[in-house]
Amino acid sequence: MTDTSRRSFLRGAAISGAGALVGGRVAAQAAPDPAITELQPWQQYLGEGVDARPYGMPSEHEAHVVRRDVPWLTADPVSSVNFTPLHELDGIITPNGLCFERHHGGIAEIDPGAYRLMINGLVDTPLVFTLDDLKRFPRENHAYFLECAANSGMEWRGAQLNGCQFTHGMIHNVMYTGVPLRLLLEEAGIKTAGKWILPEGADASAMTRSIPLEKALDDCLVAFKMNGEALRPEQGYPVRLVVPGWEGNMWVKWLRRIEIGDQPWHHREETSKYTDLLPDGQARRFTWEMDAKSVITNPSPQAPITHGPGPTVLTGIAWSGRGTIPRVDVTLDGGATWARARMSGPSFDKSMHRFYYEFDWDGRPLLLQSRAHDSTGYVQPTKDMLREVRGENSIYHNNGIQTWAVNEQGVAENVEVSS
Ligand SMILES: Nc1nc2c(c(=O)[nH]1)N[C@H]1C(S)=C(S)[C@@H](COP(=O)(O)O)O[C@H]1N2
Ligand SMILES: [Mo]
Repeated sequence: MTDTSRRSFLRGAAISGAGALVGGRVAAQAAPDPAITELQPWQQYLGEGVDARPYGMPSEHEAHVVRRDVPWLTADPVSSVNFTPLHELDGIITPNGLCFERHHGGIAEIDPGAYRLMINGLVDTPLVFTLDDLKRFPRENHAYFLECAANSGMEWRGAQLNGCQFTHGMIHNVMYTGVPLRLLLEEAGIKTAGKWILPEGADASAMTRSIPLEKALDDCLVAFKMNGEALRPEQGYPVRLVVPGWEGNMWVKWLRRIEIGDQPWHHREETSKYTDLLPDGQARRFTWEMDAKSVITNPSPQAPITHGPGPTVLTGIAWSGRGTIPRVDVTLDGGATWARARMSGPSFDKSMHRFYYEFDWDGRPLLLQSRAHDSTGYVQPTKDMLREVRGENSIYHNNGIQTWAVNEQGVAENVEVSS
C-alpha cells in the first residue's frame, strides 16, 4: 500500500467512527475506539435477574418502533386505523405488538370464559362452541398476510403519505393456529340450500361480511393463536376468522356467530364500503382477492440512506392473495432498467415474501421501484395501468407500483413515476 492510499484509507476509517466500509468489508480502526478501549457502563453492574421481565419487551433503544396513525384520516380513534412500521422490520413475520389495527367500534375486551361461537341458519344442527370446545378440534398452522383493502387507498390520485408505514402499513403477516372452519361447519351440517356464510363480530360494530361457502370450506381458519401465543385483544381475542388471501375486512375479529344462508346479505361493508366506483358509474363489488403487490421498505422516506455512497442494501416485501411470489424486480432509475431481486426466507402460499437487492450506490439520485410477479404469472401493474382500468374514483385495491425518490444526501421521498 502506498503512503497516499494508506492515508486516505485511514481517513475513511476515522470519519465513520465504528470502522469504515472498504470494498464492502469493515476495516480496523486507526485511532483507539473508546467503544472498545473504555469500560462501558453495562460491563460494570450486575443486570436484572431472570424474573425482572416476565413478559419480555423490546430494548428501550427500539422505543420508536411502534404502530403509528395519521390523525387527520379519521374523526375518532375508535373507528380508525394505525399502521405497521414496515421500514423497521425484516424477514416475513410481523411481531404481535406491531400488527396494524383497524377497528370500527374500538377493541372488544372479551372474557374467554364467557366466549361463545354460534353456528346457525341453514344447518342441520345449530351449535354453540366455547373456547375449550374449539380447542378439541384438530388444528392447523399457517402463515398468512392480512391486508386491508384500503391499504394505499390514499395514493390513488398521486403520492401523498411520506413513508411505507403509511402508504403500505395496513398489512401484517402472522403464523396462525386455528381450527379449519370446514370442520365446524361439517359438525353443524350445511343444508343443501346453504351457499353463503355471514361471520359476525362481538364488538360494538358487530362487523359482518358475506363469504361464499366454497371459500369457507376451502382454507378459512377459526384462529385462537398468533405467532404461537393467544391472539392480542387488538386482533380479535380470543377468536378471529382467517380468510387467506382475501381483503382484511372479511377477517372478522372477536368472532361470535356464523350464519349460513342461501345468498349474500348485502351489508354495509360490501355495498357502501369495500366497493369501487368505476368511470362508467358502475361499482366493482365482491372484489375479495388481494392482487399481487410489493413495496421497498428500505431505503424509504422513514429509512433514508445514512451511510453515503458504497455498498447499499435494498429490501422490501411482496405478497399475493392468489399464491406465492417467485420473483420481484427492482429498478433504481424509475423503470428504465430492471434487475431481479434476491428472495430470502420461506415462500408460503398467501404469505408475505422478503426480497433483497444489494448494490454499490454511486451517490447519484435514485428512483426506486419494485414489481412483484406471483405464482399465477400475474405482474404488479403501474399506477397508470390501474387507473386506465379503474378510473380515479377508487379507494380500495390499489396495488400499483410505488416509487421512492432518493436524493444525493440519501433522503427518500414518496413520488409517483408511472407509465
Ligand atoms: N369484529 C370486527 N372485525 C373486524 C373489524 C372490526 O372493526 N370489527 N375490522 C376489519 C377490517 S376493515 C380489517 S382491515 C381487519 C384488521 O385486522 P387487524 O386489526 O388485526 O389488523 O379486521 C377486520 N375485522
Ligand atoms: Mo379494512
